[in-house]
Amino acid sequence: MERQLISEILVKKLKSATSVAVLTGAGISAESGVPTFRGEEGLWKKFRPEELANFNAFVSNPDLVWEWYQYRRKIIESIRPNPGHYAIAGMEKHHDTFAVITQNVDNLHIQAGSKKVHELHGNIMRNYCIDCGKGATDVTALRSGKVPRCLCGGLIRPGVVWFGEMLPEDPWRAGVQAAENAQVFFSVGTSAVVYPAADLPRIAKRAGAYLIEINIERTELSPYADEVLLGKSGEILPRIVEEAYA
Ligand code: BJW
Ligand code: ZN
Repeated sequence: MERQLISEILVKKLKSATSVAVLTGAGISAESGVPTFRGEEGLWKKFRPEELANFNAFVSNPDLVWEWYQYRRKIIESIRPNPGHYAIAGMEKHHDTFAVITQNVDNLHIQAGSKKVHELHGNIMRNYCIDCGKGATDVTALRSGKVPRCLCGGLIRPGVVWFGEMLPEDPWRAGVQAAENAQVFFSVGTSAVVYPAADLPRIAKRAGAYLIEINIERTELSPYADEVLLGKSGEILPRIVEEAYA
């Protein structure tokens, strides 16, 4: 693939920006070995989202849904952040305000050293009881193929946000605020089709941000972006860091 140029405008904007925000999706973790959801190699070519990623599916077939999340936890436990995650973590110290807003549940931004991470869709390593809400974080104790139960008898569910569920209030509010205040906003490795997360780049743009999209292909967001950088985030982000903060 052609080497993507980092524009002078972007470098200049990053050098002077006090407030920067980054929205990430499954694509940023693809180079770490986490499957994305959509697309040719996506998780949902093999599994139907409506069968697995909603509350009714869980209640009607908890063992199947639990097994799917155990399969994904296993992948996530064995992988590490990639240069894209590290580049984002490295950007944080160059701006007064810097926020990572992620749709990912894989913890890789935190592992890479990002301090301010707003998890819009939860975290796959957190689990809680659907009846009493008690947390059950010790996933090693939850190894069996069958869905575990709380002491109260309730089913333990993964701490992720399924279709039809509200996003957790604090990360969502923080994400909107970061989008409204950003002078530069990056949308990285997301198909930008799942709402309300997909609204954030548009909110940022309306509030005056310079909007950059980084993706291996164009998305529904591309027409709104000031720049679309086509390529792998693990290659483009480190180059942006090199050029903007040199
Ligand atoms: C690379 C790369 C590389 C690859 N470098 N790039 C009808 C119309 C509009 C909205 C709705 C509707 N019906 C229902 C809704 C609302 C619904 C929604 O948006 N649906 C649309 C899909 C139609 N949203 C919700 O339900 C949300 N809640 C909500 O709206 O609450 C209000 C409400 C309450 C009650 C009733 C109705 C509304 C909740 C959404 C929760 C999403 N949850 C999931 C699963 C999480 C748990 C789990 O992990 O299992 O979150 S769905 C899944 O999609 C996951 C992701 O976070 C999310 C976004 O996907 P993402 O990250 O963009 O991944 P991909 O695979 O789509 O894209 C990867 C991209 O990377 C691609 O573009 C690649 O090209 C690129 N890429 N390699 C750079 N190396
Ligand atoms: Zn309980």
